[in-house]
Amino acid sequence: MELTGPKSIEAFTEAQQYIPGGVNSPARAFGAVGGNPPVISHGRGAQLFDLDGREYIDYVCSWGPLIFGHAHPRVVQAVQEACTRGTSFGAPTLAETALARQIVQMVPSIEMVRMVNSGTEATMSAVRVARGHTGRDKIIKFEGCWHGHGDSFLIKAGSSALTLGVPDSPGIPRDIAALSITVAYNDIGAVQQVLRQNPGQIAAIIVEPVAGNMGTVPPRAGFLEQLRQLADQDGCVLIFDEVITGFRLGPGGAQEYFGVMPDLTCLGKIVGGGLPVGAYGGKRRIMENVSPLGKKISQAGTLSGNPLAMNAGLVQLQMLTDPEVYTRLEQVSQQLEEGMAANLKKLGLKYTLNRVGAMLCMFFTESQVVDYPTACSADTGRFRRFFWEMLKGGVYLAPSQFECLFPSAVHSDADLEQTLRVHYQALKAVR
Ligand code: KE4
Repeated sequence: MELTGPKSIEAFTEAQQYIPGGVNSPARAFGAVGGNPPVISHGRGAQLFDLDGREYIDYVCSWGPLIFGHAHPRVVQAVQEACTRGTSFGAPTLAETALARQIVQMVPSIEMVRMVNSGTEATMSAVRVARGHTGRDKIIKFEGCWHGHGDSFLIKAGSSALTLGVPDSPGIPRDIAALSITVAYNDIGAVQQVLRQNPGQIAAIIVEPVAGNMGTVPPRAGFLEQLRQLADQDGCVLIFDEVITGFRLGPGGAQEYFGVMPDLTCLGKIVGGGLPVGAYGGKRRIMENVSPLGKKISQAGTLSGNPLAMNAGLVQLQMLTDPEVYTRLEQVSQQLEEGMAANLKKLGLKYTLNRVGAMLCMFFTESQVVDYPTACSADTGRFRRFFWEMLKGGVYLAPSQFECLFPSAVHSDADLEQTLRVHYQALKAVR
Protein backbone atom coordinates (compact mmCIF):
# COMPACT_ATOMS: atom_id res chain seq x y z
CA MET A 1 0.00 0.00 0.00
CA GLU A 2 1.56 3.29 -1.08
CA LEU A 3 1.97 5.47 2.01
CA THR A 4 3.12 8.52 0.11
CA GLY A 5 0.83 10.90 -1.72
CA PRO A 6 0.29 10.82 -5.51
CA LYS A 7 2.10 14.09 -6.20
CA SER A 8 5.21 12.87 -4.32
CA ILE A 9 5.14 9.58 -6.18
CA GLU A 10 4.80 11.32 -9.54
CA ALA A 11 7.59 13.78 -8.72
CA PHE A 12 9.90 11.08 -7.37
CA THR A 13 9.28 8.92 -10.42
CA GLU A 14 10.38 11.76 -12.67
CA ALA A 15 13.42 12.52 -10.46
CA GLN A 16 14.59 8.96 -11.00
CA GLN A 17 14.80 9.60 -14.74
CA TYR A 18 17.46 12.24 -14.30
CA ILE A 19 19.17 11.59 -10.94
CA PRO A 20 20.62 8.25 -9.76
CA GLY A 21 17.99 6.83 -7.43
CA GLY A 22 16.10 10.13 -7.70
CA VAL A 23 18.23 11.57 -4.93
CA ASN A 24 21.38 13.62 -4.53
CA SER A 25 22.39 11.64 -1.48
CA PRO A 26 21.59 7.92 -1.08
CA ALA A 27 20.42 8.24 2.53
CA ARG A 28 17.30 10.02 1.21
CA ALA A 29 16.27 7.17 -1.11
CA PHE A 30 14.40 5.24 1.58
CA GLY A 31 16.45 2.15 0.70
CA ALA A 32 16.35 0.87 4.27
CA VAL A 33 12.60 1.34 4.69
CA GLY A 34 11.24 0.84 1.16
CA GLY A 35 8.53 2.84 -0.55
CA ASN A 36 8.70 6.34 -1.99
CA PRO A 37 9.99 9.30 0.02
CA PRO A 38 7.63 12.26 0.40
CA VAL A 39 8.85 15.03 -1.92
CA ILE A 40 9.09 18.17 0.16
CA SER A 41 7.37 21.41 -0.75
CA HIS A 42 8.54 23.57 2.15
CA GLY A 43 9.36 23.69 5.84
CA ARG A 44 8.50 26.09 8.65
CA GLY A 45 9.88 25.77 12.17
CA ALA A 46 9.71 22.11 13.23
CA GLN A 47 7.19 21.31 10.46
CA LEU A 48 7.77 19.87 6.99
CA PHE A 49 5.14 19.89 4.21
CA ASP A 50 5.15 17.59 1.21
CA LEU A 51 3.74 18.13 -2.31
CA ASP A 52 0.47 16.48 -1.27
CA GLY A 53 0.01 18.98 1.56
CA ARG A 54 0.82 16.45 4.26
CA GLU A 55 2.38 17.96 7.39
CA TYR A 56 5.09 16.29 9.45
CA ILE A 57 6.87 17.02 12.71
CA ASP A 58 10.47 16.90 11.52
CA TYR A 59 13.19 15.04 13.46
CA VAL A 60 15.62 14.90 10.55
CA CYS A 61 15.98 18.70 10.26
CA SER A 62 18.10 18.24 7.15
CA TRP A 63 20.17 15.58 9.05
CA GLY A 64 21.14 17.96 11.81
CA PRO A 65 21.82 21.51 10.53
CA LEU A 66 18.46 23.09 11.45
CA ILE A 67 18.90 23.63 15.16
CA PHE A 68 16.35 26.47 14.86
CA GLY A 69 14.05 24.65 12.46
CA HIS A 70 13.12 25.51 8.89
CA ALA A 71 13.13 29.06 7.47
CA HIS A 72 14.02 30.81 10.71
CA PRO A 73 13.30 34.51 10.01
CA ARG A 74 16.78 35.66 11.05
CA VAL A 75 18.50 33.10 8.83
CA VAL A 76 16.23 33.91 5.89
CA GLN A 77 16.83 37.63 6.32
CA ALA A 78 20.61 37.15 6.51
CA VAL A 79 20.61 35.18 3.24
CA GLN A 80 18.23 37.61 1.50
CA GLU A 81 20.36 40.59 2.45
CA ALA A 82 23.57 38.85 1.36
CA CYS A 83 21.95 37.92 -1.98
CA THR A 84 21.33 41.57 -2.83
CA ARG A 85 25.08 42.25 -2.68
CA GLY A 86 25.93 39.35 -4.98
CA THR A 87 26.03 35.59 -4.46
CA SER A 88 29.73 34.81 -4.81
CA PHE A 89 32.99 36.61 -5.47
CA GLY A 90 35.83 34.13 -5.12
CA ALA A 91 37.62 36.85 -3.21
CA PRO A 92 38.02 37.71 0.49
CA THR A 93 34.92 39.07 2.21
CA LEU A 94 34.16 40.29 5.73
CA ALA A 95 31.61 37.50 6.20
CA GLU A 96 34.27 34.77 6.02
CA THR A 97 36.38 36.40 8.71
CA ALA A 98 33.30 36.97 10.87
CA LEU A 99 32.28 33.30 10.75
CA ALA A 100 35.87 32.14 11.29
CA ARG A 101 36.15 34.41 14.33
CA GLN A 102 32.82 33.10 15.67
CA ILE A 103 33.98 29.48 15.30
CA VAL A 104 37.31 30.23 17.02
CA GLN A 105 35.47 31.94 19.86
CA MET A 106 33.02 29.03 20.34
CA VAL A 107 35.08 25.86 19.70
CA PRO A 108 37.77 25.64 22.41
CA SER A 109 40.53 23.80 20.48
CA ILE A 110 40.21 25.76 17.22
CA GLU A 111 42.81 28.52 16.83
CA MET A 112 42.57 28.76 13.03
CA VAL A 113 39.91 27.46 10.63
CA ARG A 114 39.34 26.94 6.92
CA MET A 115 35.88 26.89 5.31
CA VAL A 116 34.85 24.27 2.76
CA ASN A 117 31.46 23.25 1.34
CA SER A 118 30.53 20.04 3.15
CA GLY A 119 31.40 17.78 6.03
CA THR A 120 33.04 15.41 3.55
CA GLU A 121 35.37 18.15 2.35
CA ALA A 122 36.15 19.00 5.96
CA THR A 123 37.16 15.46 6.91
CA MET A 124 39.03 14.81 3.66
CA SER A 125 40.98 18.03 4.17
CA ALA A 126 41.68 17.37 7.85
CA VAL A 127 43.14 13.94 7.06
CA ARG A 128 45.30 15.40 4.27
CA VAL A 129 46.54 18.12 6.66
CA ALA A 130 47.34 15.49 9.30
CA ARG A 131 49.27 13.47 6.71
CA GLY A 132 51.08 16.54 5.46
CA HIS A 133 51.86 17.71 8.99
CA THR A 134 53.22 14.35 10.22
CA GLY A 135 54.66 13.00 6.98
CA ARG A 136 52.83 9.74 7.79
CA ASP A 137 50.26 7.94 5.61
CA LYS A 138 48.02 5.61 7.65
CA ILE A 139 44.92 6.58 9.62
CA ILE A 140 42.84 4.86 12.30
CA LYS A 141 39.06 5.15 12.04
CA PHE A 142 36.19 3.39 13.81
CA GLU A 143 33.59 0.92 12.57
CA GLY A 144 30.15 2.49 12.40
CA CYS A 145 31.46 6.04 12.16
CA TRP A 146 30.72 7.98 8.97
CA HIS A 147 32.99 10.78 7.83
CA GLY A 148 31.42 11.45 4.40
CA HIS A 149 32.35 9.90 1.08
CA GLY A 150 36.12 10.62 0.91
CA ASP A 151 38.17 7.67 -0.42
CA SER A 152 40.00 7.16 2.88
CA PHE A 153 36.73 6.64 4.76
CA LEU A 154 34.86 4.20 2.48
CA ILE A 155 36.88 1.37 3.98
CA LYS A 156 35.70 -1.49 6.12
CA ALA A 157 37.73 -3.40 8.65
CA GLY A 158 40.13 -5.91 7.12
CA SER A 159 39.78 -9.65 7.70
CA SER A 160 40.91 -9.23 11.28
CA ALA A 161 39.81 -5.89 12.61
CA LEU A 162 43.40 -4.83 13.11
CA THR A 163 44.63 -5.47 9.62
CA LEU A 164 44.68 -2.95 6.81
CA GLY A 165 41.35 -1.91 5.34
CA VAL A 166 39.51 -3.14 2.28
CA PRO A 167 37.34 -0.92 0.04
CA ASP A 168 33.73 -0.50 1.14
CA SER A 169 32.72 0.86 -2.27
CA PRO A 170 33.69 0.21 -5.89
CA GLY A 171 36.10 2.85 -7.14
CA ILE A 172 38.35 2.92 -4.10
CA PRO A 173 41.91 1.83 -4.98
CA ARG A 174 43.23 -0.97 -2.78
CA ASP A 175 46.38 1.01 -2.11
CA ILE A 176 44.31 3.79 -0.59
CA ALA A 177 42.13 1.35 1.35
CA ALA A 178 45.25 -0.24 2.80
CA LEU A 179 46.11 3.03 4.52
CA SER A 180 42.91 3.13 6.58
CA ILE A 181 42.79 0.82 9.58
CA THR A 182 39.30 0.37 11.01
CA VAL A 183 38.82 -0.76 14.61
CA ALA A 184 35.78 -1.18 16.85
CA TYR A 185 34.31 1.98 18.37
CA ASN A 186 35.06 2.29 22.11
CA ASP A 187 37.84 -0.34 21.85
CA ILE A 188 40.86 1.51 23.21
CA GLY A 189 42.89 -1.71 23.34
CA ALA A 190 42.56 -2.11 19.58
CA VAL A 191 43.83 1.44 19.08
CA GLN A 192 46.83 0.73 21.32
CA GLN A 193 47.59 -2.44 19.38
CA VAL A 194 47.40 -0.70 15.97
CA LEU A 195 49.72 2.06 17.18
CA ARG A 196 52.14 -0.56 18.47
CA GLN A 197 51.99 -2.51 15.19
CA ASN A 198 52.51 0.66 13.10
CA PRO A 199 55.08 2.70 15.04
CA GLY A 200 55.55 6.18 13.58
CA GLN A 201 53.21 5.37 10.66
CA ILE A 202 49.82 6.65 11.84
CA ALA A 203 49.10 10.20 10.71
CA ALA A 204 45.74 10.54 12.44
CA ILE A 205 43.06 8.97 14.57
CA ILE A 206 39.68 10.24 13.33
CA VAL A 207 36.63 9.68 15.52
CA GLU A 208 33.06 10.88 15.99
CA PRO A 209 33.27 11.86 19.69
CA VAL A 210 29.66 10.70 19.95
CA ALA A 211 28.90 8.29 17.13
CA GLY A 212 25.83 9.53 15.26
CA ASN A 213 25.87 7.29 12.20
CA MET A 214 25.06 3.95 13.79
CA GLY A 215 22.22 5.47 15.75
CA THR A 216 23.49 7.34 18.83
CA VAL A 217 26.45 5.64 20.53
CA PRO A 218 28.25 7.51 23.34
CA PRO A 219 31.96 7.14 24.04
CA ARG A 220 32.68 4.82 26.99
CA ALA A 221 33.88 6.72 30.09
CA GLY A 222 37.52 7.62 29.49
CA PHE A 223 37.59 6.58 25.83
CA LEU A 224 38.17 10.07 24.44
CA GLU A 225 40.71 10.92 27.16
CA GLN A 226 42.63 7.72 26.34
CA LEU A 227 42.61 8.55 22.62
CA ARG A 228 44.12 11.92 23.54
CA GLN A 229 46.86 10.26 25.61
CA LEU A 230 47.66 7.68 22.91
CA ALA A 231 47.83 10.37 20.21
CA ASP A 232 50.21 12.42 22.37
CA GLN A 233 52.44 9.40 23.05
CA ASP A 234 52.51 8.38 19.38
CA GLY A 235 52.75 11.85 17.83
CA CYS A 236 49.73 11.31 15.57
CA VAL A 237 46.98 13.91 15.06
CA LEU A 238 43.69 13.42 16.95
CA ILE A 239 40.79 14.52 14.74
CA PHE A 240 37.28 14.94 16.18
CA ASP A 241 34.67 14.69 13.46
CA GLU A 242 32.13 17.07 15.00
CA VAL A 243 30.00 17.46 11.88
CA ILE A 244 27.02 16.26 13.95
CA THR A 245 28.11 17.03 17.53
CA GLY A 246 29.51 20.49 16.74
CA PHE A 247 27.22 23.18 18.21
CA ARG A 248 24.61 20.44 18.88
CA LEU A 249 26.01 19.20 22.22
CA GLY A 250 26.67 22.80 23.26
CA PRO A 251 28.35 25.91 21.86
CA GLY A 252 31.73 24.16 22.05
CA GLY A 253 30.46 20.80 20.81
CA ALA A 254 31.60 17.42 22.14
CA GLN A 255 35.12 18.63 22.96
CA GLU A 256 33.67 21.11 25.46
CA TYR A 257 30.97 18.65 26.62
CA PHE A 258 33.57 15.95 27.47
CA GLY A 259 36.53 18.27 28.16
CA VAL A 260 38.84 16.53 25.66
CA MET A 261 40.68 18.67 23.10
CA PRO A 262 41.52 17.25 19.65
CA ASP A 263 44.28 18.62 17.42
CA LEU A 264 41.89 19.14 14.50
CA THR A 265 38.08 19.42 14.43
CA CYS A 266 35.78 18.88 11.45
CA LEU A 267 32.51 20.84 11.34
CA GLY A 268 29.47 20.84 9.06
CA LYS A 269 25.67 20.95 9.25
CA ILE A 270 24.83 23.52 12.00
CA VAL A 271 27.84 25.70 11.10
CA GLY A 272 26.16 26.56 7.76
CA GLY A 273 22.66 27.36 9.03
CA GLY A 274 21.27 24.98 6.42
CA LEU A 275 23.49 26.21 3.58
CA PRO A 276 26.47 24.24 2.23
CA VAL A 277 29.28 24.82 4.71
CA GLY A 278 31.93 22.55 6.17
CA ALA A 279 34.98 23.67 8.11
CA TYR A 280 38.11 22.19 9.60
CA GLY A 281 40.44 23.81 12.07
CA GLY A 282 42.56 23.39 15.13
CA LYS A 283 46.03 24.11 16.42
CA ARG A 284 47.70 27.06 14.73
CA ARG A 285 51.01 25.14 14.39
CA ILE A 286 49.16 22.58 12.24
CA MET A 287 46.87 24.92 10.31
CA GLU A 288 49.80 27.20 9.38
CA ASN A 289 50.88 24.48 6.95
CA VAL A 290 47.71 24.76 4.86
CA SER A 291 48.31 26.31 1.44
CA PRO A 292 49.41 29.05 0.84
CA LEU A 293 51.28 28.83 4.18
CA GLY A 294 54.15 26.70 5.46
CA LYS A 295 54.30 23.26 3.84
CA LYS A 296 51.53 24.40 1.46
CA ILE A 297 49.23 21.41 2.10
CA SER A 298 46.67 21.77 -0.67
CA GLN A 299 42.99 22.49 -0.15
CA ALA A 300 40.91 24.80 -2.34
CA GLY A 301 37.35 25.51 -3.50
CA THR A 302 35.55 28.01 -5.73
CA LEU A 303 32.60 28.40 -3.35
CA SER A 304 34.45 27.85 -0.07
CA GLY A 305 33.48 30.77 2.17
CA ASN A 306 30.53 31.66 -0.03
CA PRO A 307 28.97 34.85 1.38
CA LEU A 308 25.38 33.54 1.48
CA ALA A 309 26.48 30.47 3.42
CA MET A 310 28.77 32.49 5.67
CA ASN A 311 25.95 34.84 6.63
CA ALA A 312 23.53 31.99 7.27
CA GLY A 313 26.08 30.19 9.45
CA LEU A 314 27.09 33.35 11.27
CA VAL A 315 23.57 34.33 12.28
CA GLN A 316 22.80 30.76 13.38
CA LEU A 317 25.96 30.54 15.53
CA GLN A 318 25.27 33.99 16.98
CA MET A 319 21.79 32.81 18.01
CA LEU A 320 23.46 29.78 19.64
CA THR A 321 25.42 32.02 22.01
CA ASP A 322 22.18 32.48 23.98
CA PRO A 323 22.37 29.83 26.77
CA GLU A 324 18.57 29.69 26.81
CA VAL A 325 18.75 27.88 23.47
CA TYR A 326 20.61 24.91 24.94
CA THR A 327 18.35 24.91 27.97
CA ARG A 328 15.39 24.50 25.61
CA LEU A 329 17.23 21.95 23.44
CA GLU A 330 17.96 19.84 26.53
CA GLN A 331 14.32 20.13 27.69
CA VAL A 332 13.06 18.99 24.28
CA SER A 333 15.52 16.08 24.11
CA GLN A 334 14.88 14.98 27.70
CA GLN A 335 11.08 15.12 27.20
CA LEU A 336 11.44 12.98 24.09
CA GLU A 337 13.66 10.44 25.84
CA GLU A 338 11.48 10.23 28.95
CA GLY A 339 8.29 10.06 26.92
CA MET A 340 9.63 7.27 24.73
CA ALA A 341 10.86 5.37 27.79
CA ALA A 342 7.42 5.72 29.38
CA ASN A 343 5.76 4.39 26.22
CA LEU A 344 8.12 1.40 26.13
CA LYS A 345 7.38 0.68 29.78
CA LYS A 346 3.59 0.93 29.27
CA LEU A 347 3.86 -1.62 26.47
CA GLY A 348 6.23 -3.89 28.38
CA LEU A 349 8.97 -3.32 25.79
CA LYS A 350 12.66 -3.07 26.68
CA TYR A 351 14.19 -1.52 23.57
CA THR A 352 17.43 0.40 24.10
CA LEU A 353 17.32 4.18 24.15
CA ASN A 354 20.63 6.05 23.83
CA ARG A 355 20.85 9.81 24.26
CA VAL A 356 23.65 12.36 24.51
CA GLY A 357 22.23 15.88 24.65
CA ALA A 358 20.20 16.54 21.50
CA MET A 359 21.26 13.29 19.82
CA LEU A 360 19.06 10.29 20.55
CA CYS A 361 18.10 6.94 19.08
CA MET A 362 15.74 4.11 20.02
CA PHE A 363 17.17 0.76 18.89
CA PHE A 364 14.92 -2.23 18.27
CA THR A 365 17.13 -4.42 20.45
CA GLU A 366 17.28 -5.10 24.17
CA SER A 367 21.10 -5.24 24.10
CA GLN A 368 23.16 -2.35 25.29
CA VAL A 369 24.36 -0.53 22.15
CA VAL A 370 28.01 0.44 22.54
CA ASP A 371 29.49 -0.17 19.09
CA TYR A 372 28.65 -1.24 15.54
CA PRO A 373 28.03 -4.98 16.18
CA THR A 374 25.66 -4.24 19.07
CA ALA A 375 23.90 -1.56 17.00
CA CYS A 376 23.46 -4.20 14.28
CA SER A 377 21.63 -6.45 16.74
CA ALA A 378 18.62 -4.13 16.18
CA ASP A 379 15.62 -5.59 14.31
CA THR A 380 15.68 -3.45 11.17
CA GLY A 381 12.52 -5.10 9.83
CA ARG A 382 10.61 -3.95 12.88
CA PHE A 383 12.20 -0.50 12.58
CA ARG A 384 10.99 -0.36 8.97
CA ARG A 385 7.36 -0.99 10.01
CA PHE A 386 7.73 1.44 12.91
CA PHE A 387 9.12 4.12 10.55
CA TRP A 388 6.04 3.94 8.32
CA GLU A 389 3.67 3.97 11.29
CA MET A 390 5.39 7.16 12.50
CA LEU A 391 5.29 8.74 9.05
CA LYS A 392 1.59 7.89 8.67
CA GLY A 393 1.08 9.56 12.03
CA GLY A 394 2.82 12.72 10.78
CA VAL A 395 6.22 12.21 12.43
CA TYR A 396 9.19 12.38 10.05
CA LEU A 397 12.19 10.31 11.20
CA ALA A 398 15.40 9.50 9.36
CA PRO A 399 14.64 6.46 7.14
CA SER A 400 17.17 4.20 8.88
CA GLN A 401 17.61 2.51 12.25
CA PHE A 402 21.20 3.76 12.20
CA GLU A 403 20.57 7.50 12.36
CA CYS A 404 19.79 9.87 15.23
CA LEU A 405 16.74 11.91 15.96
CA PHE A 406 17.78 15.55 15.52
CA PRO A 407 15.47 17.64 17.70
CA SER A 408 15.62 21.43 17.40
CA ALA A 409 15.21 24.27 19.85
CA VAL A 410 11.90 25.15 18.15
CA HIS A 411 10.04 21.85 18.65
CA SER A 412 7.10 22.93 20.83
CA ASP A 413 5.58 21.07 23.77
CA ALA A 414 2.58 20.39 21.51
CA ASP A 415 4.93 18.87 18.90
CA LEU A 416 6.45 16.62 21.58
CA GLU A 417 3.10 15.53 22.99
CA GLN A 418 1.83 14.69 19.49
CA THR A 419 5.11 12.88 18.68
CA LEU A 420 4.83 10.72 21.80
CA ARG A 421 1.18 9.88 21.08
CA VAL A 422 2.16 8.69 17.60
CA HIS A 423 5.22 6.90 19.01
CA TYR A 424 2.99 4.92 21.42
CA GLN A 425 0.58 3.87 18.66
CA ALA A 426 3.44 2.99 16.30
CA LEU A 427 5.15 0.81 18.92
CA LYS A 428 1.84 -0.91 19.63
CA ALA A 429 1.26 -1.54 15.92
CA VAL A 430 4.62 -3.26 15.42
CA ARG A 431 4.80 -5.11 18.77
P1 KE4 B 1 28.39 15.89 4.43
O1 KE4 B 1 29.42 15.70 3.32
O2 KE4 B 1 27.16 15.02 4.24
O3 KE4 B 1 28.04 17.37 4.65
O4 KE4 B 1 29.05 15.45 5.79
C1 KE4 B 1 29.59 14.14 5.89
C2 KE4 B 1 29.60 13.73 7.35
C3 KE4 B 1 30.79 13.78 8.05
N1 KE4 B 1 30.85 13.43 9.36
C4 KE4 B 1 29.73 13.04 10.02
C5 KE4 B 1 29.85 12.67 11.47
C6 KE4 B 1 28.48 12.99 9.35
O5 KE4 B 1 27.39 12.58 10.03
C7 KE4 B 1 28.41 13.35 7.99
C8 KE4 B 1 27.11 13.28 7.21
N2 KE4 B 1 25.99 12.77 7.91
C9 KE4 B 1 25.01 12.05 7.10
C10 KE4 B 1 23.93 11.40 7.96
N3 KE4 B 1 24.23 11.21 9.31
C11 KE4 B 1 24.42 12.99 6.10
C12 KE4 B 1 23.23 12.44 5.34
C13 KE4 B 1 23.58 12.13 3.92
O6 KE4 B 1 24.64 11.52 3.69
O7 KE4 B 1 22.77 12.52 3.05
